[in-house]
Amino acid sequence: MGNVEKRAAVCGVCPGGCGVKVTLEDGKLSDIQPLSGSPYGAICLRGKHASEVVYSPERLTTPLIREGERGEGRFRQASWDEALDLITSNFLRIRNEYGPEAVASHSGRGAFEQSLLDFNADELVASKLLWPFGSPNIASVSSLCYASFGVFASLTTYGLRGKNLVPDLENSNLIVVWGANPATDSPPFMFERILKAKRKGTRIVAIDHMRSDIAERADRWVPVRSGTDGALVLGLLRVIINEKLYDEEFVTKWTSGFEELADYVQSFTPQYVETITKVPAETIVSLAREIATAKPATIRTYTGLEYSNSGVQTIRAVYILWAITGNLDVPGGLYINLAPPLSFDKPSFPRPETKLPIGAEEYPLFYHLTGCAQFLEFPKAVLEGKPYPIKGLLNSGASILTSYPQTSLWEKALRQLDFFAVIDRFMTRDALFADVVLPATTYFENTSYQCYPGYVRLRQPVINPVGEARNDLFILAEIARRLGYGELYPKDEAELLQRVFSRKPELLEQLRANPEGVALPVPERQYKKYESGALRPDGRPGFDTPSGRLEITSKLLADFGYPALPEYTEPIEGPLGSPELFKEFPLVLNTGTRIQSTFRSQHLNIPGLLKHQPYPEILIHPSDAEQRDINDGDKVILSTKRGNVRFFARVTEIVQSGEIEANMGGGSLQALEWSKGNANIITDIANRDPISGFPVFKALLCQVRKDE
Ligand SMILES: Nc1nc2c(c(=O)[nH]1)N[C@H]1C(S)=C(S)[C@@H](COP(=O)(O)OP(=O)(O)OC[C@H]3O[C@@H](n4cnc5c(=O)[nH]c(N)nc54)[C@H](O)[C@@H]3O)O[C@H]1N2
Ligand SMILES: Nc1nc2c(c(=O)[nH]1)N[C@H]1C(S)=C(S)[C@@H](COP(=O)(O)OP(=O)(O)OC[C@H]3O[C@@H](n4cnc5c(=O)[nH]c(N)nc54)[C@H](O)[C@@H]3O)O[C@H]1N2
Ligand code: SF4
Ligand SMILES: [Mo]
Repeated sequence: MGNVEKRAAVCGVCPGGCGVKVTLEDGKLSDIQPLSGSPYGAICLRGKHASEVVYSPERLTTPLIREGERGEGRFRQASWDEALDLITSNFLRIRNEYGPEAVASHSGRGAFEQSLLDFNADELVASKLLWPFGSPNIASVSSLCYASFGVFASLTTYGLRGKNLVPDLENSNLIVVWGANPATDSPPFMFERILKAKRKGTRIVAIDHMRSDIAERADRWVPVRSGTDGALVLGLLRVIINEKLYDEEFVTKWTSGFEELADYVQSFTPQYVETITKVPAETIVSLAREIATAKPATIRTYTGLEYSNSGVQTIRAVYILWAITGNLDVPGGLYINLAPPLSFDKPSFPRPETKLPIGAEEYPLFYHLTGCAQFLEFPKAVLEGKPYPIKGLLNSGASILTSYPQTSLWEKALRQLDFFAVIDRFMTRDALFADVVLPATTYFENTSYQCYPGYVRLRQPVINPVGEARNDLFILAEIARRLGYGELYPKDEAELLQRVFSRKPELLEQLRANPEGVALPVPERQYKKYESGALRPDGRPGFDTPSGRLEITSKLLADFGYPALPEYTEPIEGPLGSPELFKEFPLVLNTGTRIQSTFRSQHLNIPGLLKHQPYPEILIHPSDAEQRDINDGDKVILSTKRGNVRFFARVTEIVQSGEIEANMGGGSLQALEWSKGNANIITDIANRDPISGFPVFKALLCQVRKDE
């Protein structure tokens, strides 16, 4: 064995940024372990297999230029200069012929690295690279992730971003985890803390359509029919309002629309809500009382509530429930954290004032609150030229063909583009349609920094870049330079750190000397900040909403033509919403609950991770399996009215009878069975939440049969 070195580092597989201890043998990464005793030292299955990811023979190692037909997969190696020049010359050509808006960008889960976000994007991850070029069409996976919960619901109710809402797990009596599974967070920064709170006597309730990791460990699991949480929360609100379990003073002083809500929820009796959600009436009553009387209760929610026909309104109703039961911004409740992370002078990208981005007309509030394109409208723009043609696309760190609903339309659109460039670590199915493919580094190969609440670490490169792969930020910087505005980006990694720590050069020195990181002073917590004026830019008490109050009836939603109240919409494709279809497709279909061994479409080519789950699975209840003569491990055909996909059955009581949970992520260049198991082939691009434009991934109808 050669030279062995161990050192503290930041995991570079996903943007979670867990602290780890790496072992290097002759300069190559061989092992990583959690860095004990420091926050975010958790390690997940994917981190454990980091060296397989980094040195996978399937890593992209040089720029590629297409030689074959689109989709065929014949490329030649090219120099960085040739590949980058080809991108910028085509973008300029398209701008000349069709206007700047005809070039779009899209970025995904591979574009969440901190410096990339800080310099190039905002919290919504949409790269601003094309703004100075003149295109308003910057888009990201926030077209179908996070924004419902973290922008639309939170801003229209509290006037706050989701990132400012932090469950105070340590001081609570009751932790409700609703449509989230902290075991698969990246990083899993709440899971251990929740378990620790439980050991200290805090009760845990999980509201989930299946018995997830957290539901398994909770004191109480409340199973709900997929996509009907909106009715459940209105049912809870009715009990709380009618039994006067809410904080009357808070409601009178700080909210608007309470009377309308009190009227609206009257029809959501426990018995009626039971017929919708399958949650027993007595559970609804006892759960409402439990939350309202826990004093304090806190909440963690996320994507499990985003993908129904009234996703935004459902999350709003949850936020309202939390506030009116006196659990907002109190110890042990949902804490409002305004402390800015590391602040520095970020570059200012000029926003084009010409055309509106695609989706702005269909989803005006989406545009108003994000300033971005709603990417669900991309196929229409490419294929039908509506509202105007899109001809060029830069896709970085995203796998469009596995993530977006109704794959065939997206494939058609990618095939029809004039020019398409992809930046990724691996060849993807998207990239087969690209003209240029650029290789990105893993974060083990980069210099950067990682901020956590109250904590910062430097990301020192652990190994040299694999092949000619480059740090994403500097790939974009090179494109910007060729387009004439390179000065917006740092020119190298030294300048990157210098700019980020320009206000705190001594912190940079400290960080260099402390590879495990440096704790930042945590300001003393201030509660009930709506009383002090800290929530509003003008310093007046109240919330930063149009009315200055916590808006149970949202003025913003009403102004944009949506219901002001958090109204419930029955899944339009569901047993009650489409009873005829239900006869043919009698199972509720939910897709995409996270599994530990994969990250959306990623790692389905990594042997050590594939071992944990070699095939794409659907989870089916034993009673539904038996009716269909399906045994555990059988090949099955999952169908919706849009088509069929082959999965493997896992027969298990962790799903409810009548419901199917299907993995997402398959459908790219992965292990064979996964590469064929793309759940989004049979989801529906037209079935959306009208406010966010998010697809309804979690409340559809399907049938399952054995694949003979
Ligand atoms: N049916 C259904 N569909 C869903 C969901 C669901 O629950 N159900 N979930 C949705 C959600 S929440 C999301 S966020 C989207 C996921 O949407 P995507 O962003 O498409 O997610 P990934 O599949 O992780 O694809 C990330 C890509 O980035 C690459 N990559 C990783 N790291 C880097 C890097 O550092 N640089 C570069 N350049 N590339 C990198 C990976 O190789 C991979 O190809 O899918 C959505 N789609
Ligand atoms: N290992 C791993 N980690 C990941 C990812 C990954 O693919 N793999 N993806 C990353 C991404 S892109 C994101 S956005 C985050 C998301 O983080 P989370 O939102 O925590 O995602 P999940 O772990 O799928 O948890 C969602 C929970 O909601 C439940 N659920 C689904 N539908 C419903 C419903 O209708 N009602 C209720 N009440 N519950 C429902 C699911 O069963 C699941 O337990 O995770 C990130 N972390
Ligand atoms: S969550 Fe992400 S950063 Fe943390 S260990 Fe897993 S792969 Fe690494
Ligand atoms: Mo996501």
